[in-house]
Amino acid sequence: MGGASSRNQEGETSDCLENQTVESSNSSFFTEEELKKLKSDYETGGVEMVKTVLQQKVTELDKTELNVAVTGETGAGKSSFINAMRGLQVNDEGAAEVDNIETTKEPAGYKHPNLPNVCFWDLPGIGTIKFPANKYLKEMKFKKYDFFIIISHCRFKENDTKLAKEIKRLGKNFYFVRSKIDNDLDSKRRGGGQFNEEEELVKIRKDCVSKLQEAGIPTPSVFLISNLDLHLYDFSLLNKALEGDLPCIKKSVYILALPNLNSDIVEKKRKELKKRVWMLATLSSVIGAVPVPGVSLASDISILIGGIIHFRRCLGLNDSDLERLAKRAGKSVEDLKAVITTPLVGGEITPDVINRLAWGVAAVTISAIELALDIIPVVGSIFGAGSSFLMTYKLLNAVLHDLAENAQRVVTVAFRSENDPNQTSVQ
Ligand SMILES: Nc1nc2c(ncn2[C@@H]2O[C@H](COP(=O)(O)OP(=O)(O)OP(=O)(O)O)[C@@H](O)[C@H]2O)c(=O)[nH]1
Ligand SMILES: [Mg+2]
Repeated sequence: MGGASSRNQEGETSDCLENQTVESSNSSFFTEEELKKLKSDYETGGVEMVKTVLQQKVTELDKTELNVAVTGETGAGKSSFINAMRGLQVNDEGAAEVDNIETTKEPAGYKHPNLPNVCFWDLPGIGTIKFPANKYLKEMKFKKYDFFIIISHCRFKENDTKLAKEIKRLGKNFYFVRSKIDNDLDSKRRGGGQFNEEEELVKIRKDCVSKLQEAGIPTPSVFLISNLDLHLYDFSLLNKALEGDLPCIKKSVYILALPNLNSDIVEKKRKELKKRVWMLATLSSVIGAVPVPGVSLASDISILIGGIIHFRRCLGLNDSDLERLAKRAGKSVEDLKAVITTPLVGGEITPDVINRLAWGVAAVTISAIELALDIIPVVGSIFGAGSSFLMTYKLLNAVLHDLAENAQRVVTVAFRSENDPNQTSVQ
């Protein structure tokens, strides 16, 4: 057995976190079966055995690929959508080419700037390639895609519906996205007469749905978006639909890859990252070691540093992320940086930085409920008060909280006027 230190948590139980929302983060990356195995591994092989399983899971999380196919007729806004999803503007380095003339002829993969396992595939519209839907999908190597986005900037055409039917026949999911909604609303607005944005949106959505039904798609969902203002209209509904359909780990990868467009997205990312905290804390903890903050954390510092860098990257707080966000939002990068208060952004994360942080969290208490919810899968006696696990667990929780709060402030400043409650948005 690997349990070396006391399981007494009373000393750590405190009222100070009583009002904090207690969220369970342990189980969602694991199936029931995996959890059972984790427990039995712990009982037979102790924490070292558990570490092997956790390491495998963390590696799986880091290595899981997400391939998103984006297709539709020429000029529909495929490349623009891909750029917007990657938080890029057309003239940013690595952006997909956007033009009014036909540009996409071959499938082209565009990696996410921070998560190289996430790739958006810009597929030529089926109308631009002279083979039937079934051949088109084979030619486009459909198997590697997790789902398809079919984009149109007007009514969906026969080619779109043919393709959707074929995608369905092959067992993949597709989502209809109606782009350039900003243009539709603008021309209606200029047309004079009564204008109600919400009513217009309902009308366009209904029209797209009924045309797709006529073309033999029984219950289509159509999401109205503007690639120029991705945070508006139906973008959050599209995300909700995708999150509901994707399997657990892919869903997590998708959420972490989303551009920081509003506080909801940042909060979702924080929740996903929180699920990793107990795993990273277990991996970095040293059995039986009593941590002395500031001198030695008695933990595997490289795991902690790696975790913090990952949190920072996923929350869009690297310098390059801030520069891109500032550009996209039309703000100066100094304006965004002005609301960052954490020393964890803008510099290198070193063992020294970690040790200084550890002093701050040493006195933080953790409610027994919160801890229990997080460590239920293993219920190990190693996770007791004063253990190295508890210190790293507290530290990672505090760091994640701090980084997420900073990311929230950045996104609020970036999209301040757009988040005006008078603006139409489905956030
Ligand atoms: N107003 C507005 N313009 C858009 C939107 N999406 C794309 N555009 C413009 O529409 C034109 C075509 O966009 P692309 O992203 O190049 O379209 P595409 O589907 O990749 O086109 P091909 O590569 O030729 O198949 C460009 O001028 C874009 O700037 C949008 O949501 N709103
Ligand atoms: Mg294109």
